[in-house]
Amino acid sequence: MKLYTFFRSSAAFRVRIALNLKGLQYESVPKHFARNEHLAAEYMALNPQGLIPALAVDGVVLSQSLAIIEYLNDRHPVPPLLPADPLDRARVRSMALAIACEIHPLNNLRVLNYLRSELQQDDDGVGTWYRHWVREGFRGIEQQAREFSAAGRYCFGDAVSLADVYLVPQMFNARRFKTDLTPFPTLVGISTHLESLPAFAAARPEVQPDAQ
Ligand SMILES: N[C@@H](CCC(=O)N[C@@H](CS)C(=O)NCC(=O)O)C(=O)O
Repeated sequence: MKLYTFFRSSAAFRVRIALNLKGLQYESVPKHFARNEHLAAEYMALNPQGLIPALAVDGVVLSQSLAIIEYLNDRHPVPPLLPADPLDRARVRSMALAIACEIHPLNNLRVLNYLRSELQQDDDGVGTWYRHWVREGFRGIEQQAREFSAAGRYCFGDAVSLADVYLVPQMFNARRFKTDLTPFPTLVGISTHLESLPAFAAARPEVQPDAQ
C-alpha cells in the first residue's frame, strides 16, 4: 500500500492512525503543500480531487479519508472501528462526521488561503475564523462524548472507534491554531489518553518521514 500523505494533513493523519490500528504496513509518498505537489498533474491523475490523502491499495487509488478508512475496516475487521449495533454505529459516525463535514472543510488549507488572498484577512482574521468553527463543532461533540464515553478514554464506550480516529488529528490542529480547549474537558481527556497509544503516537505529524 502507498499512502499519499503530508505530515501536517489531518485527513492523512486519520488514515495513518487507522493503518496503524490495523497493523498494516504501507509506504509513505509525501506531497508537499507549500510546493503544491498535491495539485501537480501527476498526482491529479491519481486523485482528481487534488486532496491529501489517497491510498493505493488492491490495484486502485482511493481518495477521501472516510472512504479509505471504511474500506480498510471492511477488509481488515480487527480491531473494529465501528461498534456492532446499528444505533451505536450511527452514533460513532455522527461524531466522526461532525469533524469531517462540519469543522474540517471550513478550516482546510485552501479555505484559509482564500480568506488570506481573496478576502484580505491577516493572521488574526484567519485564526479567529479557524477557532470559531472548531469551537462550534467541538461544543456538540463534547456533549456526545460526555454521554457516550464509558470512562473518558474513548469517544464511544470503552474501545477505539472511528470517532477517536477523527478526534485526535482535529485536536492536534486546534492546538496548532491556539484554540482555547478549556470548554472541552471530555475531549481533551480522551485525546490525551488516545495520544498515548502506540497507533496514535506513531501517526503524529512530527514523527513522519516528511516532517519539517
Ligand atoms: N474530506 C477529505 C478532506 C481532504 C483534505 O481536505 N485534505 C487536505 C489536507 S488535511 C488537503 O489536501 N488540502 C489541500 C488544500 O486545501 O489545498 C478527506 O477526509 O480526505
